[in-house]
Amino acid sequence: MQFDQEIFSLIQKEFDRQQHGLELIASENFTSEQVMRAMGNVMTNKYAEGYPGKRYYGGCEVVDQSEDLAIQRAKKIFNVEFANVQPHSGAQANAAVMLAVLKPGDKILGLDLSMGGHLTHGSPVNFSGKLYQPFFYGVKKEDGLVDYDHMEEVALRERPKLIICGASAYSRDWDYARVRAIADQVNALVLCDMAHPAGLIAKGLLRSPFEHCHFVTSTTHKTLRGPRGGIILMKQDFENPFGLLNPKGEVRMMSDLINLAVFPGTQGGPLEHVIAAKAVAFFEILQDDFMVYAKQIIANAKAMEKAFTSRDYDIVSGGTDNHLLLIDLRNKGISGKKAENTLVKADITINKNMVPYDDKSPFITSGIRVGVSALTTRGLKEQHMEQIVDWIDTVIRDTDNQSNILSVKNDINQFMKGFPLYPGWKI
Ligand code: DSN
Repeated sequence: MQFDQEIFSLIQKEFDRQQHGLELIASENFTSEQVMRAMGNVMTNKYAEGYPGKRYYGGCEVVDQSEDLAIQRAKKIFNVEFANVQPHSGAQANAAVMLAVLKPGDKILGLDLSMGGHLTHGSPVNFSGKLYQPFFYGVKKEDGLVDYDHMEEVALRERPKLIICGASAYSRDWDYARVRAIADQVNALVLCDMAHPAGLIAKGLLRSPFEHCHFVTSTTHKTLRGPRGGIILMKQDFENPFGLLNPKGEVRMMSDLINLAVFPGTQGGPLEHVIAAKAVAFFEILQDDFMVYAKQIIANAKAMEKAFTSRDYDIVSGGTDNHLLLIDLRNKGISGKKAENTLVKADITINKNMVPYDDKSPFITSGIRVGVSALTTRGLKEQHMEQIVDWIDTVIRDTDNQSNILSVKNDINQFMKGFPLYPGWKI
């Protein structure tokens, strides 16, 4: 068989890009080498539709054990009764929860995408906004914090079946007890999508959604630092309150409905190689040094908050409790798009992001989102955040100054040599 030079040289290029630059995309991270090894191996060859012990294919006795380990470890990390580790992504996890509890046309209530929410929380361009009737709450104009009064007002008016909390670009912790109290008034179920801060929740550094939210979904590749994928968790199983029955006319338990909604509802064969890698990531999260990592994320984000604030950057919601910052660039006279495009020339990777009450389109945006989980994995500490913000500021203040940008890029490439990624690793 001929070697695929083209693709492997692209993988090498991507490795070089990741090694040399400053990775500040809030939803990205660097997995450990053992997580990657678990993903690229013979388990990718196996079909295993179904669940451990109940598969539609023979030869699943080994992947059954690996999937069971992933389930047990996920349950242990979050101290929950139920875990489904098969969703291919966070979007798939959310789709499965919705399929399990909603009928097409049912009302859902989530955080507006333009205020920090996620596509799958009801955006009109996503299945969640097409199959269901979406309503939204936002953040307050004066302080950028989630407007729970608005959530309550819309919930009482529209009586959604599902209220979704969690966000993609929100730097503050959530009041899950308040969300549940609102949901209980209208007999709605609560889904928390904790994809972004999951690693911090795992170590008890942010409030836990599990006591208050019926379902908790997450991706596994953000602060959890695992492979690209999703999970669905429940603190405890319960009977489906919306009266869906199984073919024998019995009330269905939610665990049953969620499992059915993942497979065969929304997915076919699970990615057992990715599930093995999820199990490895969960193993790592259960170790004490993940606590050191999670605490360092928060310390780094706080240090970055201080450095941006001292340079008169406008941080949405006034600061951060987690791993990310959303920055409104309007007082700097530059759009998010321009900032993203210019920063990338200096090997600084961030993403443009809408800010609450943005007057620009999602393709332009007034803001940027920066996150520190990936650089914290590389070993960067508080003292480095000041330098990083200084580089960002230097580029943003003078976006037409190519020699300036090149000089920052050279400094960054030199600096990152001190924090090697996968030393000795061969493609
Ligand atoms: N696209 C992800 C993010 O960047 O936050 C969410 O799915």
